[in-house]
Amino acid sequence: MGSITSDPVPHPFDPLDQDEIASAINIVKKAHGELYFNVVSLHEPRKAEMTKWLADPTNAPRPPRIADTVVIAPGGKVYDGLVDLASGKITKWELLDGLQPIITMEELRQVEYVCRVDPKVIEQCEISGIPKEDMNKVYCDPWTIGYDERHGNKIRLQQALMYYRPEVDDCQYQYPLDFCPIYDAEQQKIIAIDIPKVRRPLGKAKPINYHPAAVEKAGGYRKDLKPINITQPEGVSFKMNGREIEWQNWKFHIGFNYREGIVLNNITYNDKGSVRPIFYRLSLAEMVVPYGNPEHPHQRKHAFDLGEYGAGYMTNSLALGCDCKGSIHYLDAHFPARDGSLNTIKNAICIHEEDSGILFKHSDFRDESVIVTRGRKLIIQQIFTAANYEYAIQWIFHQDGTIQPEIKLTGILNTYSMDPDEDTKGWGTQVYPGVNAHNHQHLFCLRVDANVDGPNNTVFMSDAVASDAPVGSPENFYGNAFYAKRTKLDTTGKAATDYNGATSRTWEICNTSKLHPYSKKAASYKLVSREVPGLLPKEGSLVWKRAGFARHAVFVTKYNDDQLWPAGRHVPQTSGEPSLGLPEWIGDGSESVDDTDVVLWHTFGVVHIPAPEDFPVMPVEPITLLLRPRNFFANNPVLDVPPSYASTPSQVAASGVGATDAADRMSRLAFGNANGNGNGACCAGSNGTSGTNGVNGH
Ligand code: ABN
Ligand code: CU
Repeated sequence: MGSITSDPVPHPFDPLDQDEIASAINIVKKAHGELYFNVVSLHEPRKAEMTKWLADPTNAPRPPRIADTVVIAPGGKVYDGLVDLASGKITKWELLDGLQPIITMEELRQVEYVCRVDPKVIEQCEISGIPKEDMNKVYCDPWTIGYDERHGNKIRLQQALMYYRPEVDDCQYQYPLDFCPIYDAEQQKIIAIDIPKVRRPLGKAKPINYHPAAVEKAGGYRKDLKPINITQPEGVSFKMNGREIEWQNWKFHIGFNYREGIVLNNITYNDKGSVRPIFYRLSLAEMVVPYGNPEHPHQRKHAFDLGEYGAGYMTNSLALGCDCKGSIHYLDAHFPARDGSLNTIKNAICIHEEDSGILFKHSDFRDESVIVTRGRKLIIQQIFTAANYEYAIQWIFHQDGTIQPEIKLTGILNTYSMDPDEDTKGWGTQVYPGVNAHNHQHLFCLRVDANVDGPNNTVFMSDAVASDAPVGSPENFYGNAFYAKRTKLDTTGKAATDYNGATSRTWEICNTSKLHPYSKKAASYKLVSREVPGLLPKEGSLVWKRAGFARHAVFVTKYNDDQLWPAGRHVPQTSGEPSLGLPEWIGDGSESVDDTDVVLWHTFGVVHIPAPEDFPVMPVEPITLLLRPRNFFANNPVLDVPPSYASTPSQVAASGVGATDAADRMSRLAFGNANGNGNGACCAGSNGTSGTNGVNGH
């Protein structure tokens, strides 16, 4: 039965609350006057202090509450600062040179107003066929400029991807314009416009929309859907203490920041009374979406949605029955506004359970005795809107010790204009007349701060391969031998590895001091990830230089408190010379990552070759991976989950009733015409956990 409690003092992993953010802002304003607040966020506790406190919260010193701040001062000067909230002291104040901090939603919104009144933009709109009276129908998605060598990184720039919306409710991405204004955030002016040599006129196709009025006009909604309701009559099965959750042997802390969104800390599993640490911190740490059209200026189109805009800043306020169904617990998020006031995103995180299908099953073909146990999963979710795309980030916890990060990709394609007869040359697809959706990748970087039975871990790469010994040899006489070849990734250089589907490659985070009593193998968590395209922009390209983390599927580094974000702390307008983040940290690759506190970085994702089915809004595409316990538990850890149905051979023999009878009855129930009584019978009840119903239950 769920319960919610909270401590009066914040947990050291808690995000800064509203009062703490306000207090940090006041301290900074007092010391430095009026500034634009870009970031005021928790400076996370140093791991050495935090682990001491976690081990002994009563006696060890509580890690201090420190605000990590980024501000922009008049003249575009950027400062990184740290504010100790207890003492009110600013402990760090550093002027940055040639670095631009994250672009905030407020900065983004301004660009459209400026574009609409800029004479040169108006002129370009007219060339495209839009009269000046229609400038209120011109929209832009302002992206950071990425990097443009003509403008460098000393001024804060955005590139405005331009669109026309004939009606305010029309899908914005249907009428793209072919030119790209460049906006200077400090001057709040358009400083240049990139205009292609060959002009493309405004599309003329009739609007295709996804809003209800448009769907009604196009024939209406389908009428053959009956409700699916999720009921949890006794409430949820998790408990919350502040932001710490306990569910099905799991316990962890749910944090949130402007950059990564959800951050999970101190993840443990209670294994029959022994609380075993598994991960110190899990997050989606970065992503990059490189577009593949070689024409200038599309090389600039590669969004680092976390590092440049922030998965927290862009997060949605979630709605019951829409974004999540069932009994939901929500957590809000608090951020500073530019002027130092506060913004709250209500329901930024939703926490709920879902049925997850069969957890395990076995029937005996001889006599139809059977055990079927249904599983459930716990989902911690946020959804962010990165201009055109939506990303639902789900952290799914399973009862058997598996963690499944899943990303559901939806929203709208980023589009560019084309003549309906134009050859897209393979770099894009005409998804609707006059609409070219360029090829692109969505590459996500997961940061796994491992703690598998303690901080000292080693990563191995595992490949399923055939025996080297030839057919007819004594070791492999019949030629059928194969095994899991394990390669120890003991230095940062060696650990930079790629995916190989042909060998079912996985990576194991092992505690080599904890051998399983039966398998004699090290306790481990295995990364099973099968959607791992390589970075397609070539070595030497702008994206390759800026997104160093995406050059390999896996990197391993030795833990360092200040290494959280693999494309660097400040990502907008980095040139990639030198490459920031992971490439810097890895250096010459000689550092040992053998039996020490390691962080595994994993880049996975999809190559998106657009198709008309993705337009005007894209049905969800899920991208998923697993972190699975291997040689970690003594045996199947979910034998104690109550089965939905269990009949043993002796019960079957005694009753003469088979599982088939039960299955038939449930099938009739599905169509609402069964005579049978669903209550207490096989497989009925909430999630099938109402007890062990042997055949005698029928
Ligand atoms: N996908 C790039 C992006 C995100 C947010 C706002 C503008 C652009
Ligand atoms: Cu896509």
